[in-house]
Amino acid sequence: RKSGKMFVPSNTSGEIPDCPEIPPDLSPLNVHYIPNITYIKIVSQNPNVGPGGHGKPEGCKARQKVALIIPFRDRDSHLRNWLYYMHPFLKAQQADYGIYVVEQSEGSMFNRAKLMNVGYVLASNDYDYNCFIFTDVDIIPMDQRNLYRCSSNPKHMANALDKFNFILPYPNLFGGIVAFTKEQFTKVNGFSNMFWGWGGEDDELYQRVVAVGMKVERPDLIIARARMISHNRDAGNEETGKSVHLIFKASQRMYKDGLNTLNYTIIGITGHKLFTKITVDVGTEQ
Ligand code: UDH
Repeated sequence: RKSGKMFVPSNTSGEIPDCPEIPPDLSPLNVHYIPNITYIKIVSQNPNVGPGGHGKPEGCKARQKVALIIPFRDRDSHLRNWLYYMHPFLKAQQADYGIYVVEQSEGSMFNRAKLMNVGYVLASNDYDYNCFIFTDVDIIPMDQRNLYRCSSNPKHMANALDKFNFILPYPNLFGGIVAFTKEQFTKVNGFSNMFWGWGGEDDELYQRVVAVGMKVERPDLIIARARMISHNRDAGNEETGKSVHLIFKASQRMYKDGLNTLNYTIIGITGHKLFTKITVDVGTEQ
């Protein structure tokens, strides 16, 4: 041979095959809240998880790269439970993923939506993600067949919570857990930054999705079953009653309020063993 190259049969070329579309052996799970679960135990049970809370399938290439974004403040036991269940869950789903806990600094009214936007921007800078799952810290899926992946439309994944007897309480609910590809999320300019305190930002995001002509997908009600850890309303996240007029004008404001107007100050980024923590000052209501 003139080139001097060896002939290498394709099946030994070192290329990793794609993972199957549907991972094997997925099943329903028994999920219950464990108040005293420790980080040490979760770390020891998940030796495959890399620094910053990254996981990758072994022996095959995942079809999507998924960032999980969690808005957070002062919910440590919920976070421990979420991590305890979710690392094995994502491993079973052969996911290529990273977990980002976006913590709002003390002293200002909670702004869940802005934390989601910050998580999206920082996760995008960290790795080549093409799917973003925005999830509350207190919702844990009860069936491995509920694939934490993106679809051809934005996906609402908290449609069968135990809290609501495993049904969708109102048709346009878009809260709790939503999945967007990069294209879908940038098309709606992300979440609004203007929702301080509890409620409304999820309904406003739904209005954006509809306004740009996308539809919402939801998993089957059986496989979407999920536990929500019950808790009281947090201090600093009261309902203000201001959200209704913002939701009403979502489509008019969409390109003037969102990813393109996001401002924040990073206080710190720490790569823990089970997640990346981003502590951020998102400012206060103007
Ligand atoms: N979150 C925090 N810290 C806070 C507030 C909110 O981490 O102080 C995050 C957390 O990820 C949470 C999410 O924001 O899951 C949504 O906030 P939430 O759980 O307060 O909202 P939800 O609608 O519950 O799920 C409302 C509380 C109703 C209490 C009713 C008492 N029976």
